[in-house]
Amino acid sequence: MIRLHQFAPAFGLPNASPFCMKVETYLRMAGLPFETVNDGNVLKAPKGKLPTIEDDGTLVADSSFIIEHLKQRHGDPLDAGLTPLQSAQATALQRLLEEDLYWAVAYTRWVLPAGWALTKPAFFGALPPPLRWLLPPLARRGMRSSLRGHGMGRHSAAEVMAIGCRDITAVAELLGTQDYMLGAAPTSIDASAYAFLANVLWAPVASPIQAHAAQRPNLLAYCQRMKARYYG
Ligand SMILES: N[C@@H](CCC(=O)N[C@@H](CS)C(=O)NCC(=O)O)C(=O)O
Repeated sequence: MIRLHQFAPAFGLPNASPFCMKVETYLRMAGLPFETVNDGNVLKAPKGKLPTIEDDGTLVADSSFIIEHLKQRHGDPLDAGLTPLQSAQATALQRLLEEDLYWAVAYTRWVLPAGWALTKPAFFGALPPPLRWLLPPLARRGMRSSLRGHGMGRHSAAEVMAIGCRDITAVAELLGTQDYMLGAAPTSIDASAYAFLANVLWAPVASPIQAHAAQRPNLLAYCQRMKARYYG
């Protein structure tokens, strides 16, 4: 049995970590049986981040390496028919979502005061004292430092919001009137796209990025389509 190690669900989503939600969505899309371990223990994770999976004695870290591993060990029911151009489009979209939009969304949750007021109880409220009080400022400082290291955290709030909105516009235009990101059939990039878009549209953290996404009906319809098909 595949065991998915992730954070506990929050914000009314399968996971408030889009990377964890991506892997859970992929497992559902590929029809692979799995169980979740929602302990959020990054200390046990080989790269200090979640998700990780255990698959019959093999521990794999990083959502993209996990999906590669699952394809190699269990077959590739979603991407086997992709053309080289479609694979390239999927890689470009994945980078946009995971290496750029992720950081803009993280900024809305961890840096902006209104977002932090929601993130703090949602992510740390279930911890026993004194962790419940000690951990949030440390984790917030760590995220600010990561944001600065990435570069996103060096921009003004208005600039970060503009970057995130531009990413959303790009995703909405790429999706267009298609049912899935690469056309009429779902492929593994939809696991990432759905996880990130649902985390923008359906987390309770209001932001200009969320408002911008809400103005694109195709993105909402896409998330509803993915939810009905894989989480129905
Ligand atoms: N490239 C990694 C990114 C995973 C990631 O950033 N996970 C975050 C949660 S969304 C995490 O575990 N953060 C904990 C930390 O940085 O301490 C992947 O694709 O899995």
